[in-house]
Amino acid sequence: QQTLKERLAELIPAEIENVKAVRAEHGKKSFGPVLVDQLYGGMRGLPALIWDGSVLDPDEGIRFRGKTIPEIQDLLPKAPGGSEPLPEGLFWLLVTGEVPTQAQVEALSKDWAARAAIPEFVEELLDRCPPTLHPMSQFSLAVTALNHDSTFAKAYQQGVSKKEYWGPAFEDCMDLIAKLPNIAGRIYRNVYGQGKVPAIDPTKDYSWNMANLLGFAEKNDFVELLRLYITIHSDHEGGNVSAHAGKLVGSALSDPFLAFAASLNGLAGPLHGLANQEVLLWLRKMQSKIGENATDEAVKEYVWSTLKNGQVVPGYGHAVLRKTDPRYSAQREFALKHLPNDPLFKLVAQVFNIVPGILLEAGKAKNPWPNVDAHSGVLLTHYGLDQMNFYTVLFGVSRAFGVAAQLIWDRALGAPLERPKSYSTDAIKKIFAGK
Ligand code: AMX
Repeated sequence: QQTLKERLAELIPAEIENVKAVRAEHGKKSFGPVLVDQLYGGMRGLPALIWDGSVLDPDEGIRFRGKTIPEIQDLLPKAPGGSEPLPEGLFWLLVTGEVPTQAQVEALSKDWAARAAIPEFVEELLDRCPPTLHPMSQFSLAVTALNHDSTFAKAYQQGVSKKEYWGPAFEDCMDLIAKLPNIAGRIYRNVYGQGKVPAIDPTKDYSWNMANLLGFAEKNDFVELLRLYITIHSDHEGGNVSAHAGKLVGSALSDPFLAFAASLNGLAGPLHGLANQEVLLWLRKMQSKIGENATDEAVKEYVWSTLKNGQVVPGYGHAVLRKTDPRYSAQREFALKHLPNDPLFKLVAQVFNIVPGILLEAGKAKNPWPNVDAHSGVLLTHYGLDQMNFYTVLFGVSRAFGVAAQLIWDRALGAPLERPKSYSTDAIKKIFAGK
């Protein structure tokens, strides 16, 4: 049976030729005009990056290597007795474009378990963080420190040839993904006083081990939730802040640990990954203000008061999507199956019926529909993981899958240093003077 690295080694030469052919045929073609507004407007819609793992359609949502979320839920291998896809399989798909066999997925689980230990000094680093330091800051700190043992950085120092970059980058990416549960578990236990971090069980899958490190492995539905959660949070094409930050920093040949730490720092922003924490805070504040089982009228009033205070409704809107996020829908399906009577889920569903109409009426947001973050917190809370400051860490563990897959390909295809051109407002005025 082939390992992921062996399969990748086979695929790379053909993909190098494929990219050459695409560039020879289309390389000089224009993608349309660039508007000055796009320079000021966060580069929205600017075609600027290659990202192979997934592509986001504004109306349909994400496709991982061409496959929708329902398709991957159907196609990817499951744990024995489980019904959600194993993130191991999603990683194989992101890297190769191929659906792996059950045996290949099991081999990945074992490989990651074998790589999972973190250096003692990183454990000490985490143990010394004050519990008041946000879990995402601790996470980023620890991932940066993993660069101490980077295979890529070492190979570069030893003069590895450009053609061989992908091998050490692959090793770092595998180590990165493998070590994240131990980092996340340690942060969780330190910050919330949950005792000692248990050992990794090499006979179990990645999500089971993640759940066990957090202290939730005996809840089988929670383990299933994590399998789904990691899978759907893994990748959302290349232009979002965390994906782009990782790719950008990787383009300087910073090793995958340094590159992914940059992703985490971006994910920690409230307009991006931190929105899952913000959603729960917002729901809790709403409950304390208007009580449980509030009327639609009371919820409407609360939503309007959020907008009137100049705040965003967390979990709603998206820079690219223009419909309900299929990652939201997948989580809603999970809730309908496993926790239909949970009071907080009922509130999330009630909010779903109310917020889009208000955002449309307010007339500013281009997309009034919920995104992935509107739903994840209520699921985690249901199983007792109610420490919302920790939620973005789980998003971060998942996002490593997508960023790592692209970092491997960027090094395999010799992606150059990213360096777009910037202009001053004065320069813009001069360029267009009299035009
Ligand atoms: N509530 C209130 N106002 C909103 C809004 C929301 N949920 N979504 C967008 N708007 C406002 C914007 O703030 C902006 O106002 P402005 O003109 O006064 O600056 C206006 O509508 C136009 O924004 P847009 O073009 O529709 O969105 P964008 O591409 O600039 O930003 C996003 C996208 C996600 C940052 C924004 O919708 C938002 O702030 N949502 C709430 C936070 C959130 O859920 N983030 C998570 C996104 C998913 C993820 O990355 N994990």
